[in-house]
Amino acid sequence: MSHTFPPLSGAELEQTLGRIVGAERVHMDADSLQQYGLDRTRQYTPAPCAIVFPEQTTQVRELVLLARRHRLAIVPSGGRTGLSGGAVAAQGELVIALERMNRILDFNAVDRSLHCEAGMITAQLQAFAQQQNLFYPVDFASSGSSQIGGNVATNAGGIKVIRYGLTRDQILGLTVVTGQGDILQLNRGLVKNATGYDLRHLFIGSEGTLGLITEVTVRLMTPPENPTVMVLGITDMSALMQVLEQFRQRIEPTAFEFFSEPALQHVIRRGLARPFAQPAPFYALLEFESRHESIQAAALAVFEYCLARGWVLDGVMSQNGRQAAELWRLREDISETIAAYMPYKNDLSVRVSRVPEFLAAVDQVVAERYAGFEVIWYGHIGDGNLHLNILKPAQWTPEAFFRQCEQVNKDVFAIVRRLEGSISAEHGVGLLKRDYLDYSRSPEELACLRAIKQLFDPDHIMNPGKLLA
Ligand code: S2G
Ligand code: ZN
Repeated sequence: MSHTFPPLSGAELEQTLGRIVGAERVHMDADSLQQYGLDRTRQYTPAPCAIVFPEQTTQVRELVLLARRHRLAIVPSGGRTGLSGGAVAAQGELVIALERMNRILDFNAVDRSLHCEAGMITAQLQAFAQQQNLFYPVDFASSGSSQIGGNVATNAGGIKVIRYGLTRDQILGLTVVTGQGDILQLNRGLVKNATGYDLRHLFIGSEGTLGLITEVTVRLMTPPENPTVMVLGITDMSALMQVLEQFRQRIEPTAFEFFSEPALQHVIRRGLARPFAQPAPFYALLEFESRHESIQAAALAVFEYCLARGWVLDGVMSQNGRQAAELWRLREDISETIAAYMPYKNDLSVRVSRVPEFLAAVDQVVAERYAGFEVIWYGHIGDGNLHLNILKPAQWTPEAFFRQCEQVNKDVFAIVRRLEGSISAEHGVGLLKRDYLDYSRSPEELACLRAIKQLFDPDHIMNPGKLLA
């Protein structure tokens, strides 16, 4: 490590940063510090030292080298839609915001690959793929604000994982600037490349703790044909996976989500219609490609079978794209709708085969320990992923409420550990789940994570305190 100099003061810092990104790309005003120092968590008070908006990977490298020389911590910032505090800057860090690095660099129809800068908005990438009659399959409620670089840094999942996989499965190449200040071009868009450790996969899901992602190359897919949505009223949680299994034997779902009646009640209060008159304890949302009318007939036959077995109470099937989109809103609007209640969020996963046992065990703990709190169940149950949200009662202070919820974590995470599940299925670790990692990772694994962190970020300037204490 070359010389380290004393920390830079406000004026010096502003000038030094301005020499790298240009004075107009350095923001130190209170509004910017507030806006860029937070993600969607609300437990933290943002306090970055400055926000910078680089436009080139080489500028990002200069910023990292500067940070190394002056022991300045860096927080990478994308769309700031994270839910685990991964983009929170509360300790005087330098926030490096990638939003000005949002260009398409190359599209190759033969490779079916799109090479863009990390600050590209996910929905814009999806729209570009659609214009080429192709499809970028990772989708979730916040895709209109999130950036592809942040999706890579958190290995974002969403609603199509059951058919297309996670962000990790779409990445053909990455350009990263490590915490050492090295620029690495990883995999360069190749489909096959057996030349040693695949470093791309270390940066996917690294949450800004190894370096900054500045460019991404994603693969694009053939678009689904006539996506059709069914919403089914489910009698109880134990029936949920029976229904999935029956459908899976006859059609290949592109999505299998679930949500509870309380979740639906919150969403329809915003003006959406119930899927059918009779309320049910739970709802399954299934999507599949109706490439041929025989597939719709098969889906209806499975529906009748599940009805006869008492697993399903009622159901509806979309007849066109507009109806499919309306049914999706019943699921996708949940998160935004309940955000007003400052929910305590758990994002858990187990192997799909263990979902029934998992849901029953969590239900028992929740009933005992969260008595008196409103519990909202929803998630990508086809992936074994449950979003368990506890809504803060109006009369509770946030501090007292989160403290109470954290007490229950130990019981819920103990179930996750017993079933060899994950305490963070898709929302990442950040600050919120950092101290619970040992429920899902062994001591030996955690030692490996720390050794990898030491290699790529020897001065611990990259998102310090996130993911690893
Ligand atoms: C979902 C969105 C984030 C949240 O709706 O699937 O991942 O609020 C979530 O849980
Ligand atoms: Zn989710």
